[in-house]
Amino acid sequence: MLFGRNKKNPITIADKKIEKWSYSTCGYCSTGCSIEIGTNKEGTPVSSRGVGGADVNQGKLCLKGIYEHELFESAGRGSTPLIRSDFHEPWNEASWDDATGKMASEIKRIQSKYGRDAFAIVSTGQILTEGFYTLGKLARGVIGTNNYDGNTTLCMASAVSGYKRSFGSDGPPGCYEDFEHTDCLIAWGSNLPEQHPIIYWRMKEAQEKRNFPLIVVDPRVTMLAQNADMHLTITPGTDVVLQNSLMHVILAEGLEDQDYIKANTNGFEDLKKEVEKYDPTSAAKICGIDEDTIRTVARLYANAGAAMNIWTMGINQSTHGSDGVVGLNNLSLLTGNIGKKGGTSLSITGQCNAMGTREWSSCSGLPGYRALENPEHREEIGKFWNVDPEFFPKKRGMAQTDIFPAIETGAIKGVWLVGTNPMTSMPNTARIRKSLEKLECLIVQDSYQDVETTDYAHIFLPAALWAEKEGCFTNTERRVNIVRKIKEPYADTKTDLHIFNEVAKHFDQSKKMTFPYKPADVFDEMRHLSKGQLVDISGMTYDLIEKNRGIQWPYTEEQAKQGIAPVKGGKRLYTEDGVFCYPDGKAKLIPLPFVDNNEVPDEKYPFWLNSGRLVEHFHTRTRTGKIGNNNKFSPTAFMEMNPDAAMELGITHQSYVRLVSRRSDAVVMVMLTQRVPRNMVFVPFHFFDCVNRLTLGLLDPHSRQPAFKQAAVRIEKINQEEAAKINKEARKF
Ligand SMILES: Nc1nc2c(c(=O)[nH]1)N[C@H]1C(S)=C(S)[C@@H](COP(=O)(O)OP(=O)(O)OC[C@H]3O[C@@H](n4cnc5c(=O)[nH]c(N)nc54)[C@H](O)[C@@H]3O)O[C@H]1N2
Ligand SMILES: Nc1nc2c(c(=O)[nH]1)N[C@H]1C(S)=C(S)[C@@H](COP(=O)(O)OP(=O)(O)OC[C@H]3O[C@@H](n4cnc5c(=O)[nH]c(N)nc54)[C@H](O)[C@@H]3O)O[C@H]1N2
Ligand code: SF4
Ligand SMILES: [Mo]
Repeated sequence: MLFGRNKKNPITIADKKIEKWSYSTCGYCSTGCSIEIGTNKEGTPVSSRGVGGADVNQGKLCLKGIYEHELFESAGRGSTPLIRSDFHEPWNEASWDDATGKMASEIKRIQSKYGRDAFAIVSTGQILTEGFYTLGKLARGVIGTNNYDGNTTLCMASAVSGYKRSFGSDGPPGCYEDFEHTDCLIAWGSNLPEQHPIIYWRMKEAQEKRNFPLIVVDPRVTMLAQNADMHLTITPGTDVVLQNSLMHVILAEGLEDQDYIKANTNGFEDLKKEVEKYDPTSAAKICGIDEDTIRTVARLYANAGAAMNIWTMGINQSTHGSDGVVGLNNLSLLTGNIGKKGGTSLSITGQCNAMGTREWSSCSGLPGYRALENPEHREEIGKFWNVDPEFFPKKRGMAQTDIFPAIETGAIKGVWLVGTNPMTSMPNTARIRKSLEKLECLIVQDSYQDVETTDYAHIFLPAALWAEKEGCFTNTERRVNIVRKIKEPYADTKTDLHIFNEVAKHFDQSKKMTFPYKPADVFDEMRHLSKGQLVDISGMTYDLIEKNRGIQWPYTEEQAKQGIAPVKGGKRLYTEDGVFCYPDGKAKLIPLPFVDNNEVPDEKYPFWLNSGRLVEHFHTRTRTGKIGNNNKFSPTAFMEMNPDAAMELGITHQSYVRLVSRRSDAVVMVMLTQRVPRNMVFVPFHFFDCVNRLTLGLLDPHSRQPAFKQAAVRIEKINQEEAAKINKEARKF
């Protein structure tokens, strides 16, 4: 009977008439949630839900994943290839053969006139691994440019560089299950509840059961900080000073694990000498954390049975990004917290397949974490691809952040952008615009035609999106999961893998090589090349991956043959009996002198400019800007500002202001909040013509990653009507 409750809550959920649920993996962030897409009788995707038995998300999805089925029909998709001779001209539609043919002839023209490296390729962390591997084969083995990199330089480069310096190889050593075993967690510059909501849920559940202390290091009161036992509001860009001081206390009080240090590391004496300089009293003056807090945290961390550090962009996007990662590794090594349950140094990655590109794209080397600098690796890959190893460069070329300045100097004349939108995501976008305008040929390969960067392109290649194709992603905890094809590619779009193969066809060199079109055949090549490597996936097949809802590497052919369950595969690297990737098997403890080289606030530009993300949006909003249920939360550019600072300047809530830096200016709406201190503003970077007009982006010397999070600005009041107009203009969707 429809009494009481139903009468009071007359909500009915529309029956979407779902006929079938199909397995896939979420295509937004690196958490790696298993997702099912519901399709109706016509095969139209109408719903998304989390997969109950999946280890990562156990049935849950966040605000982005839950609306992911709406992406297939979202606005602004490219539908057919486009060509034009000048970016001021209108576009002409082209066949795939004409577009890829034109592209190949432009590449050949530029390379023969200016040299092989005058054509650059910048890729992404958001296509399938099989696509990455194939692009690597094309870039290294056919086109042969050494200036081939990915947007991961804006994101994970510092983590990669830090892991390599400390452990001899990239590869995050821990996993989500570590939350269930840890006795102390320090989160550095990472806002899990908004950026990795499902990892946050895993962490929170573990914490509620076992009540370990959560310490958050972030200059801003993030959602994670609100849930912390201790919140360390660090002075931006000074994490290395805090790390050195924590180590100072640990060594001064004899809290280190001498047995572990002796057995597994080199460099202890040099490190000790350096950290002696960072007594808490002196360090406090630089990093803004008082000396008692430094001592308390050092003791909590070092005395815990198992302790872990996690971090994201607050560490990586800094002029000390790579050092910050090494600092966290140092802390872990000094206390024996690597490779053990709950004891780890875990980089929380960013894009859905940031790991896949690190492992297989050959961006900074050769596939399977092989290095261009290593003659045996060049030989091995040359033989497997049927390419003369002498054709490969002998060391890594330019990083993404060096490629754009090289356009200015004339060293680079053509660029192919795959799945990245530098007109919104790179620092100092006015400079990026000028360099794009200078190119003789810009090719943009994107699922959306309306991305800002396409305005400067000569060739546009429309790519199939996410689950319009099949292949793998690797998540933060090295879990390889499978994206199954839910729907045919939209209009005349083609999968990235297909596009790379079509481009390859126009080069003679590719005729003696194989470029398989079936993702599973590409995966077989990767499996073969992974045998005996750190990133061993030889025991995996697509079906086994789906059955297990993702498998962590390493999972070897031998393990598979012996019937060892994948769930027991690669939970952790460098376990107690394990060895590190340096030739002597030991990890390095590396001293980290602090160099004060940031742009900092002064009288003219008195505010720190901090930037980052919101839960509802993903990056440059090419996707979430089109999904009503995401976009409605923040359809316009805004900044967080402290109410006391606003009062001083006579600025009111929800008014528009002009932010001015040494580079340029941007108009934003004011959101008054205590989340930021009096001398800081925080601007989400999702909006075009906004925060990256202002950022300086000084580069980390090791990783070439930009310091997106530290710059100085002033705030100016402006005419509200004019501001509203500017703001509307900049709002693309
Ligand atoms: N909803 C959503 N989720 C995402 C993404 C998205 O766009 N939207 N993007 C994905 C990607 S690619 C990435 S890389 C991750 C990023 O995930 P996060 O790194 O967690 O996100 P951010 O907001 O960029 O930055 C995190 C924090 O760094 C802090 N910070 C700034 N300066 C410093 C400093 O000097 N020291 C310290 N310790 N902290 C500092 C900022 O105040 C901010 O709160 O998120 C992934 N997940
Ligand atoms: N100020 C500031 N700037 C930042 C950051 C910050 O914190 N502050 N964070 C930086 C970080 S961590 C990152 S990762 C970068 C991200 O920067 P970008 O990579 O430039 O941003 P996205 O919007 O993710 O761009 C990805 C593009 O790929 C397209 N795409 C999606 N799926 C596919 C596909 O399957 N195939 C193809 N070919 N294209 C596809 C999307 O439409 C989109 O245009 O931004 C960086 N910029
Ligand atoms: S947490 Fe990340 S992977 Fe999971 S549903 Fe959200 S965006 Fe997708
Ligand atoms: Mo990122």
